[in-house]
Amino acid sequence: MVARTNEVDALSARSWPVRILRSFATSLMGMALIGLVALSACLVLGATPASAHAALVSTDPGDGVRLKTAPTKVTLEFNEDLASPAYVVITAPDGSRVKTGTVNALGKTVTATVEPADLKGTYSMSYRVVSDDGHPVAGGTTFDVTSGRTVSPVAPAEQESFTQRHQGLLLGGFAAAVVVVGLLLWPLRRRHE
Ligand SMILES: [Cu+2]
Repeated sequence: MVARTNEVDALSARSWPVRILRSFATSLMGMALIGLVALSACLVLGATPASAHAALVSTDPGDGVRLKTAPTKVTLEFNEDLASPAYVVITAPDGSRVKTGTVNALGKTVTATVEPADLKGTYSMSYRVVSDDGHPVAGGTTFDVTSGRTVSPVAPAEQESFTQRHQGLLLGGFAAAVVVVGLLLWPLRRRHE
């Protein structure tokens, strides 16, 4: 009776570290999978901002319009209410920044007064606002001014690509995928030993 009990104890003693390791691996795999699903959902949602976040509806001056003189006020209209703060940056044809007054976000509308600029050429207006759900939304428009001093134009800065903006998420997703694959292969390797 005693010997038998000892035998059972020895058996379970031999197997419990294996069992603990197995359950640990299983829970790690579960966590990694949940992380992967969450990351994928995040990327998919991030790829379709129009459905969930504030989107630009119109601007004054409008995108691509030609004006006789530079505007002294700009307005940006969005499809949903915004939170503060909002940023508007206007860049002159020579690449210099045109001074703006306080940028106000009220409801769906962003307004800012603009100091008079006397340069002829293409101006760019870039904005960064916060959706009501807390997500930032950024973009830009351009407009031309047909009178004023002529300057050598500066190529407008390129917009950040989707990959650049989501670099962190993409790297995190890749790392999670590597962890999942590693954990899936790990028990197979043990079985071959
Ligand atoms: Cu959002």
